[in-house]
Amino acid sequence: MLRQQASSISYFKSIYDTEPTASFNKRTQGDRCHNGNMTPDATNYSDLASDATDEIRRRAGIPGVDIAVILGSGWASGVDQLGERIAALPLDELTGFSRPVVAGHGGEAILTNVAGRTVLAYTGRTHFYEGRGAHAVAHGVRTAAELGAKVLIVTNGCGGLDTSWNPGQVVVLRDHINLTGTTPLHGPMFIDMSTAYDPQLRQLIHEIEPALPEGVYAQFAGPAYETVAEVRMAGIMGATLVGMSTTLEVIAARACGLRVLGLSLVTNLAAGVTETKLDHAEVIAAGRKAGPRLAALLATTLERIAVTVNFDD
Ligand code: 8IG
Repeated sequence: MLRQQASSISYFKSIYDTEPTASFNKRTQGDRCHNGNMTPDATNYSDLASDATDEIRRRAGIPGVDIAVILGSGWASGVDQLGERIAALPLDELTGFSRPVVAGHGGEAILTNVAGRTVLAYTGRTHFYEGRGAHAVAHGVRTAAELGAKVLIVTNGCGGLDTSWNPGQVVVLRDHINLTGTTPLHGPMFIDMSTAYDPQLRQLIHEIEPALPEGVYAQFAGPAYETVAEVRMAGIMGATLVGMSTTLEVIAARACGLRVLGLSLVTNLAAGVTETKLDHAEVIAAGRKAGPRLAALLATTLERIAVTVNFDD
């Protein structure tokens, strides 16, 4: 069904036929050309992760963590339900982190206890489109790994290509396609990515919610949403979800040996899959509405991981 849509030009024709709007024609170039610092980033992120690790240990009064969670668009609202709170540290007070720039994205490192395991949940992330480079994107994962995390739950809000998915649908990641053209790794780090999304963790969440579908997530660099042709391309390549996060973090996580569970919230159908234009406010609204359901799913999943995963490996 999806393949047919991806290869059916007429399905997308209505979008191509739309007249350019006034705002499309307006000269907004000046506002859009501030791409941030484009100089090569010589920052040593490995030192930054060590510093952040020390700060989190000291300020939260914990020896380390077991599970890391990155809460993406729509996922952070239920963070209070994820175990007993140990500490909440503003990200901009921790070395190497910055407060997320996007409305609707929070900005704290929250430490909790879930069934005797320590959880580090980030309510917000650095996106690649902020221009701080792939290392800044991976910094939270590397800090969690240095704190001893063995499992990463990475979540996002994204666009869906499967028309049977309505806004609010949760999809378990089976695989990804990194379309950013970059990586957080440098040097001879030939990391196996064939089971990037841990089969046992996928099994575990399917036991909690058997109806959850699986998907393949394609990360675009952003910050513009995809063109209709780019969404078609992603579909032909085998993607069923498109977004602007996750794959660089997962590459870094696999390099650190973390087991990864990826969860997407479909907040909108991707460009060209329907005739409606993408609107950031709608995206936020869909996330907010799904919040309580996501929090319950995450809480149950965390508990199950805390009691079943072997953290001594
Ligand atoms: I939420 O449709 C959200 N994030 N690239 N495309 C991309 N990112 C997204 C989308 C989308 N929706």
